[in-house]
Amino acid sequence: MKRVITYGTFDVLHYGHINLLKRAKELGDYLIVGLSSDEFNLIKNKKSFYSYEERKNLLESIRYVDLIIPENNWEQKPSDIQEYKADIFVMGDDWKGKFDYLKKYCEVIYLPRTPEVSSTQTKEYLSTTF
Ligand code: C2G
Repeated sequence: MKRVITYGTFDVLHYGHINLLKRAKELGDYLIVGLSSDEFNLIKNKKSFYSYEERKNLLESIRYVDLIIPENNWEQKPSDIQEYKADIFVMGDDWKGKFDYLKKYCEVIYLPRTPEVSSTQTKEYLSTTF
């Protein structure tokens, strides 16, 4: 049983997120998602459109996702990896190199981002259309 872990805000869920989650799951058998809390989003200077609970509900409907845990700070990844026995840590390559320090706990893989789509772009489109 190979366990994969990834983190993110996953606001205004779109196919870029789905592509990431799909590929992350394909690297193993069980996918854990560290979902950024609303408070941690503020630390990341991100104001999400959907609340943590709404973003969690959306993620729970995705077949690739096996477990969702809250991401409350930058420091929790090493203990999460050990607590949840993750074998692989995955992030989109906009984070390339930023999490290499986790290589002492597990394999670290950066996957190519899906171009042309972002929550910000979706929100901007929706705000001008409706
Ligand atoms: N992503 C992607 N393609 C996109 C948009 C996002 O592959 N077009 C990936 C990102 O690279 C990330 C994941 O989807 O791996 C979630 O994206 P965000 O919600 O924007 O995550 P972020 O705010 O970067 O949070 O501790 C890590 C942080 O919580 C990462």
